[in-house]
Amino acid sequence: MNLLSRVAPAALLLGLSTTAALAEFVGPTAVPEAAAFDAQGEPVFVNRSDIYDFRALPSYSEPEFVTAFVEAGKLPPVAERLPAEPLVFNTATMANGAGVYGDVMRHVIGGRPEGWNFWAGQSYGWGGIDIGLVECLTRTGPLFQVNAEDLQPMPNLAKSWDWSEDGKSLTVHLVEGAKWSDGVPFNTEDIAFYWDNIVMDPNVTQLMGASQATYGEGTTLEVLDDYTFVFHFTTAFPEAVLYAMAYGNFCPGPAHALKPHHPAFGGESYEGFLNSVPADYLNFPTMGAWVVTEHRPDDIVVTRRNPYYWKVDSDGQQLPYLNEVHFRLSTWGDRDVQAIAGTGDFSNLEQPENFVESLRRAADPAAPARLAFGPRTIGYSLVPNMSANGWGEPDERGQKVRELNRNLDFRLGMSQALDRVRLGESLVKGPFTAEYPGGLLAGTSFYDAGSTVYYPTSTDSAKAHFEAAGLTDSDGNGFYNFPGGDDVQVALLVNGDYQTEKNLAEGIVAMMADAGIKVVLNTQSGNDQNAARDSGRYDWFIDRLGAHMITVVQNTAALAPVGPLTYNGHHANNAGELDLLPFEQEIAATINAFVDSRDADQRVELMKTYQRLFTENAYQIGLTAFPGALIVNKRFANVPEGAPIFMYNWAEDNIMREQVYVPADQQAALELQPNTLPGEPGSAGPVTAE
Ligand code: BQZ
Repeated sequence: MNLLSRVAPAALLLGLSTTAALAEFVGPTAVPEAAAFDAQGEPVFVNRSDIYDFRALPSYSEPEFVTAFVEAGKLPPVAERLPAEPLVFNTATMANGAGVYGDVMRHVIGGRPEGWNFWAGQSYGWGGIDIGLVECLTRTGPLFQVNAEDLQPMPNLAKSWDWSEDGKSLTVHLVEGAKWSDGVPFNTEDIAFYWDNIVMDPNVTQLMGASQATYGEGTTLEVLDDYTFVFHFTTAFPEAVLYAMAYGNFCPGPAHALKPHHPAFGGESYEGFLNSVPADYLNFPTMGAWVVTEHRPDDIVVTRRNPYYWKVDSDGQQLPYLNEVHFRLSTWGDRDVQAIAGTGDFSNLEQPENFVESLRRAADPAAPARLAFGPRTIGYSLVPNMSANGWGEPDERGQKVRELNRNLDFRLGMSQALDRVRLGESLVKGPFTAEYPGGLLAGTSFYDAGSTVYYPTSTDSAKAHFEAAGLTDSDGNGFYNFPGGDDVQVALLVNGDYQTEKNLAEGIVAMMADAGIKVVLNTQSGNDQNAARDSGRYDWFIDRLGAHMITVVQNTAALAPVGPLTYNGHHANNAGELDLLPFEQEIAATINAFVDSRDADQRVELMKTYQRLFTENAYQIGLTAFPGALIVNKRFANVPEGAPIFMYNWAEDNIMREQVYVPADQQAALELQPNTLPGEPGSAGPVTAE
């Protein structure tokens, strides 16, 4: 096949002139075959109801030290602290069967708690804190081990749900009789507050941005009674909504504790609402298995078991088995080091710079921790800010960069300026990294190589595209200039909490310079980078892929700008206007059609269309993809086989920590607050039975 026949169709496909294409462009190719990387350990596939379901048991039990609280009249008996039909984990499906009480899981995290108002957008510091405290209507983390024919979100706070005949409404039944960790009933008052005063209040932005669009434009919510509510939709059977009821989205907060601070109920301001539960506030009510009882800034967050936790094992033992969970406030890199050394208990090994040393240390039979690699589900992209109507209030230079970002030739130049093999090898040598073109991750269920357009590295072709975008090096200094102006200078937003991200950023700066584009780094700590990203204060940012690019069905709305806040690369401006380009409109329409479809074959075809539109337009510039490894201290039992560090959610959710335990003969005296329970909300910490 000669050059013309190879390049011209591709050039025409992209609306580029064939003559220009012949001159210097290197056209798109198929995605290079990635080195095979097999995950260690296969999940034991089961149905959701094999893992847990809801039912009453003849009797219940609790740790002995908790019974002391009951005997002291400080707590109701355990049966009265549980729902009529608690969530029951089936011990037969647990990796090691029924657990015993005691011991601690010691997390190490790189984030820092901003406060405890998750619903107004405050980060808890990630690394499993929020996942352990904030429970949601459905649960998807454990779906990695669910049979394909049973694959849909697991019940959680929502015990069950029924679609109407026409699919235009979904009646949701809550677990009945569950209580917050301070003993206050959980019911639809919490649902109504979450929907009316968090999701639907434009002055409140949640940590992971769930808005009405997440549940479908025009969707409304109607409360029927204490434990029943109904979603009303504008389209039939939007089954994606069940995934949008899982972690990060529909995770209601305690209305009784939050309402007084919300302006709709007399709170002084939205700023006041955001900061109404500061990071030094202890014992804030949760539905989670543990409650924050101590926070030493930059040192540690300690959480103690929630005596009202609404889950038990099938022997009637109230969960969790672990009395305490720590979150050492350190760095993400230190999390790997401490997990391998045995001074920490858990890590998602997700920074390739640590792979070789971690593997070497874990290979020692006496090593304190198990290390198991999962599939290649960690990926990084370079995301251009596609807004040109004011999102993030850019200055004149920033506005010019955004105009360039919206130019296909400029994005193709970005893509071909990058050598993805060198980027991957700059992180780690060996079979781990793969060239990632962007879009859906290879090896995942909706991925289609034939629909994936890959722009191979070529500095010359990149320069040709930058020039086709109207740039020239008018002052001859080796860097392209804005028409008649200064050098093009792009600010790259980087999450400085990750060495991997900083390494990728350095590579991008160097490779873009070779192609004539000056890139300067704007490296921020995690919380500040997240805030800048979510408010559009960036030209380009480095994004670590979310679950939507792996599973498609989790956080589907994040795949496209189907609403003002759904797609990280393009939000609406303050006036709520979303200035989508034609291809972006096509991408959004494709995702909306996917969400509306119940035909499996049609959904596969729609995701092929999505992948083609996304990659041929270089909507994001894929960089590299690699596997992660789960590191867990060997003393823990009931860690599900083959649990990936990231798929529908992170491993902190996937392994279901509430059913993880330490056998009695391996328990170490690690509890910092033994024989205590959380105190009253806002009080100074944990309390004893005396
Ligand atoms: C895992 C995760 C649990 C957020 C965060 C952090 C934030 C992002 C992302 C990961 C950390 C760990 O990831 O890196 O291994 O423990 O917490 O939530 O990167 O900055 O905003 O999306 O999950």
